[in-house]
Amino acid sequence: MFHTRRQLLIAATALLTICSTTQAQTLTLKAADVHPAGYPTVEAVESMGKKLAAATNGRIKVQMFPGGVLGGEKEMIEQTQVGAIQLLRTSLGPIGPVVPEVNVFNMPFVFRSQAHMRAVLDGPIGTEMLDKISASPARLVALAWMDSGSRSLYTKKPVRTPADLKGLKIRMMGNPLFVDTMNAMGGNGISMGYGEVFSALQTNVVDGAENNPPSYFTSNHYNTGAKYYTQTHHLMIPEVLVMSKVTWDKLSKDDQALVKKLAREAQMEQRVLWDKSVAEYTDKLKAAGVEFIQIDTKPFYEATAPVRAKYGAQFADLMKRIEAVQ
Ligand code: GTR
Repeated sequence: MFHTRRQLLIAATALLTICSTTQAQTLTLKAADVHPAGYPTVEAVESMGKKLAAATNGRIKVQMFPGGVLGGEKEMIEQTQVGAIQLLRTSLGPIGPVVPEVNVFNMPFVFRSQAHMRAVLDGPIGTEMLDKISASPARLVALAWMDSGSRSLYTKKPVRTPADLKGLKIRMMGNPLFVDTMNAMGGNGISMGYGEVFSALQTNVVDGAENNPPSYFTSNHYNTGAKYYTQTHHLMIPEVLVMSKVTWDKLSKDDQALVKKLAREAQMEQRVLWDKSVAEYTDKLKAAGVEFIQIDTKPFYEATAPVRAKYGAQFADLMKRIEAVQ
């Protein structure tokens, strides 16, 4: 095959170059999540990582750092903005202060149901919102949505009406919109990172918090005496998988398209895992003695009207479009 030593040498050099380039271009994406291993979002991103490694022959890999080991969500967003974290699954809640446009999805009772929220996310409005995040100066590229169902209240004494919340300090995510929401619902909203909530509940710094069943269980918050779970469903906050723009800009167009495609697949995988986990953790919470309190949500809906008016004014057209989605 090689007629001269020179040809052999050229071929060997070329091979070496290819190998060293491949070596140099191997990229390990550091992925982060506040949730522990096994949580639907963590599993979906890990599965995306496996597919990415397979599709690129190991050239691009994902290494997952679950359980908030890289910091709270706010800190992780900042690290992703500067490129220290490459892939982040986060709630849209703490994205609001960085990309105010997303706050339309962060408003209380903005979605009628989970099915309504999914229809909005899967349609043009969902795509537009991903594009808005990517086009904003936040240096984040929004790849796909993830699900977190709806958030309900958990407290140390039973709550059935807004009046029952009077005087109770309730932990909310870091976004003034949520503090306003809790204040409107009748309690005192206290903004705090997810990682601090367990000890805040234990030491009575707060009297309660709010979240979906999988988070309520895996965070162990139900083990602090906050065992009354009032089905307010007041927030349905989509979650988003973002890549640092610093990393995105280093990828070839083909790799960008591949990452996006696999992220969308992860979105659909996570949804299936999510539905299973809500059912599973609801059972576990009940078995652990948590009391699920069914209520009429209308008084909470009405109490939060001023919050929708205050924050929603700038999104009036978009809110009409959201409402019109079937
Ligand atoms: C969870 C969400 C997390 C985090 C957490 C919180 O439902 O999945 O991303 O935002 O709530 O309350 O801080």
